Formats: sequence, structure tokens, C-alpha cells
Amino acid sequence: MTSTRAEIVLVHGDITEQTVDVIVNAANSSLLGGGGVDGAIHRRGGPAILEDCRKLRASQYGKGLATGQAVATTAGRLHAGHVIHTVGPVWSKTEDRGALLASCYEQSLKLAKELGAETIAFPAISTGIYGWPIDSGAEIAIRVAREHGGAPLREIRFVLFDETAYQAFAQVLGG
Ligand code: AR6
Repeated sequence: MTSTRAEIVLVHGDITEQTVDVIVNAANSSLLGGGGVDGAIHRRGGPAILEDCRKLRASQYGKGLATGQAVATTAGRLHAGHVIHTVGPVWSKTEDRGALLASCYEQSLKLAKELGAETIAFPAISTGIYGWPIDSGAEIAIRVAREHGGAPLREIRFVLFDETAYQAFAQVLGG
């Protein structure tokens, strides 16, 4: 039987080296770059991405992109058709922001489908500079990918930079 759900694939590596229709960036609301995966994407993708981001700021997101939302730009020199920038929540010990992290994955998948993407690569959003615990981050990412990975998507790839993140995702996917 042919499944209409996209396959979920885990890769231990660098998201900027992936060849996919869409690469997702763990951005911040300024859309003007930063450290971590955001810095790597802008460095490797070149100035065309920042140029698109500046245009988006000027035309639609003067106050910045809200947490949990997603927008698309060119992918510049990356081996992808688009970069989708999404703003993850900063981890909070006192407040449950899981719905906002889920929204990042949901809104990115929705936009990717609207763009006709068949393949998409995600980093583990919020689990670096924004401090989200990797086990919880993996659980939310995989759950949303399972729920929202319909056609035209056929592959949802999680690209995990370090071994701990890879193991956390593998545990959730296999469990
Ligand atoms: N490929 C794949 N994953 C990566 C890469 C890479 N090249 N580099 C880092 N990671 P982070 P956040 C992993 O900090 O927590 C930026 O300054 C990393 O190990 O990039 O959402 C933005 O502008 C971690 O597991 O994003 C924001 O200000 C995951 O990617 C802020 O950081 C996410 O780590 C966003 O913080």
C-alpha cells in the first residue's frame, strides 16, 4: 500500500550541506541573522537570503516575525529551493511553551506544502541557544511531523548536529 505520509528520516550532520526543496532555519524575530544554525545558513547561503529577509521586514514584518510563525525566502547558494525561517520559543522553566514550538514545525510544514515541496530538512529548533531540552524538543518535532507530513511532502529530514540530539530523535522515532 502506498502511504500518503512523508517518511521521517534522521541525519547526523550539518543542515547547510543538505540537498532538499526546503531548509528550515531556527531564526529569531529580527530575521536578520544570528548564531547557531541561523549563522551557518546565512554564511553558507550567501547575502541573497539576508536581502530577502530585509525585504520581508520592510514590507510585512516591521515589528519582527512572531514566535511560532514561519516565512520563506530564497535559499541563495544552498542546495535547496527555499529557506523557511521560523522563530522558536526560548525555553522557560515556569511556562509551558510547547504549543509555540509545535507551531514552528506546523507552520513550516504548511508553508513548505504550499510551495510544493517534496523534501524538507529541519534542525532541532530551540534546542541550542534558546535552551529547550533535547528530549522534549525531539518529542514535539516528531509528533508534529507525523501529524502534518502529508502530500506533496514525501520526506521530512531532521538534521541533528550532535550525537546527543541524534540519539534523542532516534529514541522518540523508534519508541
Ligand atoms: N546544522 C544542523 N544543526 C545545527 C547546526 C547546523 N549547521 N548548527 C547548530 N545546530 P540554535 P535555537 C543545532 O542555537 O536554539 C540564533 O542566534 C544546534 O546544535 O541554532 O532555536 C538565532 O538567530 C541545536 O541543536 O537555534 C536565534 O537568536 C539546534 O541546531 C537563536 O540562535 C538549534 O540551535 C535560536 O536558537
